Amino acid sequence: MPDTDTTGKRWQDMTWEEKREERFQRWLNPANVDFISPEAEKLYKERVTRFIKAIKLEEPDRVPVMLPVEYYPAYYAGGNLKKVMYDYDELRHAWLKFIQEFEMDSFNGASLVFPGKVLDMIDYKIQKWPGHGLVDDAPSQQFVEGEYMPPEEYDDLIRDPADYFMRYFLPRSVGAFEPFRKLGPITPFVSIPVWYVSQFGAPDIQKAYQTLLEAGQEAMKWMGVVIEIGQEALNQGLDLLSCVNEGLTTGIQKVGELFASGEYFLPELIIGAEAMKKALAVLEPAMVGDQAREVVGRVVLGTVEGDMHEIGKTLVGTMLIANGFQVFDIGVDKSAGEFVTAVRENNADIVGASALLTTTMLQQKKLIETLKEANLRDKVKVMVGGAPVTESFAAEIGADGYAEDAISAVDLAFRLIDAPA
Ligand code: B12
Repeated sequence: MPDTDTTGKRWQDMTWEEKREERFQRWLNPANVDFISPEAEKLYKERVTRFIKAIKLEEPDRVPVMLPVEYYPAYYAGGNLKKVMYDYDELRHAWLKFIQEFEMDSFNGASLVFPGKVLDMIDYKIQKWPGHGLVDDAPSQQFVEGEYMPPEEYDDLIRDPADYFMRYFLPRSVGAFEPFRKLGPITPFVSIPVWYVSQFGAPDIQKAYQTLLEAGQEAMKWMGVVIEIGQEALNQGLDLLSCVNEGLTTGIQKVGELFASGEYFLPELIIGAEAMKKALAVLEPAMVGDQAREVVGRVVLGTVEGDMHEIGKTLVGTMLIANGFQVFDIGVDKSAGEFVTAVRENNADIVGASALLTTTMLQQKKLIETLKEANLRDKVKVMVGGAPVTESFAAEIGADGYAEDAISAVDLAFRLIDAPA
């Protein structure tokens, strides 16, 4: 931190509250950031304000979103960790794709994807990584067990940490530094440094420096890409729906495919569903927004009997609420009779039934028949959905409409009650 704050007060004279406020101000108005556009600057300030409010325990406009993604963007882009560690174009492509498709408030950048070439050049020994001791699609690096700092060296470390690292720790853990073992300690030297300098004439020390110079140049190439990615991150706006549709839903569909092909088993299916539910729980409050609006219609929503799938149904409900509908979510595994009771009790305009299993789709038909028997069919519109359900199936069972996702479900609901969207 500089000595004075933006108002000229000295840092050491400030209270902790003033120091905190000063940090917030610098965060909001960062030095040396050349925003790509006025829109980027506006988005940046909105995001930082969101975090500042959360830190101050005030109410932000919505929950700030940070995704601890680690190396996931590499896999999301169809590659793997080895590819992005060794190919900077691939790193740029994967991370930019991720930034664009999972728009967040904060982004860790790509600096945790260390450059494989640099690590190879310096012969880094403490870890293995994909392409260097691990298979190409290994999901992370692996620590190589070893005693890199024996107890008898602790005193040396405490006495002179820089000397210890230069002449003991680095030569042991990084091959390129190996010749530095022979160097004399720099701390005690005084006066004319000729003897000290002469050590650098030794061929192995010269070779070590040459390697470090070349590795440094390679690291600069990598850093250029990391900085470019970070810069691009500043230019992104937030669009939660594309985060849900392109991100979470695509992910869970992939889980479904892997389950269908026998590669995933039930535990993976459950873990995937739990992850999606947790992510949605974070995103939903922001998607719903200001609810204090006139109710455009009342919808009873549920998943049919025998079917426990709730994610799609809940998402449909969230989007309906966000668009001004009042939603009565009756839950999962609901019989036709329970739907009918809820329609009657809540004087619903629309009833929405979700089915995710081919075996439970027929419950949607049963619902329509039960509504007829209860003399409610003329009073309530029926919309159906869920992965196996189709437009033609909806028509065949006499539903009023079908929608393939949450957005089209909202359009459909507006059409069914004849209201402008
Ligand atoms: C997550 C999941 C689970 C989770 C559900 C957790 C939960 N709390 O919801 C768990 C692990 C519990 C589960 C269990 C089972 N599952 Co499951 N599951 C899935 C999976 C992977 C994703 C479903 C999902 O949430 N998708 C994400 C949401 C956003 O999409 P969605 O549900 O399609 O909803 C969207 C649209 O369809 C539409 N929509 C949905 N509902 C409605 C309603 C209306 C009115 C409208 C207009 C629109 C609409 O809008 C939504 C938002 O965009 C699917 C695979 C898939 N591709 O669908 C399998 C899948 C549905 N499951 C399957 C199976 C077989 C099972 C089990 C039988 C497994 C078992 N051996 O026990 C059990 C059944 C339990 C039961 N009785 O219901 C099969 C079904 C096969 C079939 N042909 O019937 C699938 C297709 C996987 C597969 N490929 O084999 N499952």
